[in-house]
Amino acid sequence: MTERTVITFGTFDVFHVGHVHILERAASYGNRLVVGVSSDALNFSKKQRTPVYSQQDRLKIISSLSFVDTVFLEESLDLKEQYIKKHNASILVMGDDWLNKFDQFKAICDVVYLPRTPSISTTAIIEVVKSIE
Ligand code: C2G
Repeated sequence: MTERTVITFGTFDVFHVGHVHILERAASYGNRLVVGVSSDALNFSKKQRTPVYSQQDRLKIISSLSFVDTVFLEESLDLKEQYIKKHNASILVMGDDWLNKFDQFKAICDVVYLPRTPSISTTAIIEVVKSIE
């Protein structure tokens, strides 16, 4: 069978069902799923916030999923092309909060944006937890 590797990226902090949905759907586009998990430093530079879960824990959680084959640490947003090539990915899948942001990679692989799961996010969960007395 021809190998069709899918690659996706994310922080996946405070892992929730929206993360499961996107990873499951990403996996369905091929027969091998590779996930780049944003490092703590990269997340801080993007969101000015240290993730609640450390990069080691986030890598562990993502690698334990049955539909994930390979995980690695995403150290920089500028290395996407190298990551895609290194993992021999033929399709890049991202949530549609990144719509059109990665269109330049259409030169080297398919690029698909999937709808986000509504009404759930890491930020919303953190706010709910903070509000509990
Ligand atoms: N996601 C989703 N539905 C939600 C929340 C998140 O489908 N309710 C998806 C996002 O669209 C993304 C993935 O889950 O594709 C991971 O989301 P984040 O952890 O917020 O990832 P982010 O910090 O945006 O990092 O290089 C790109 C970055 O690493 C993406």
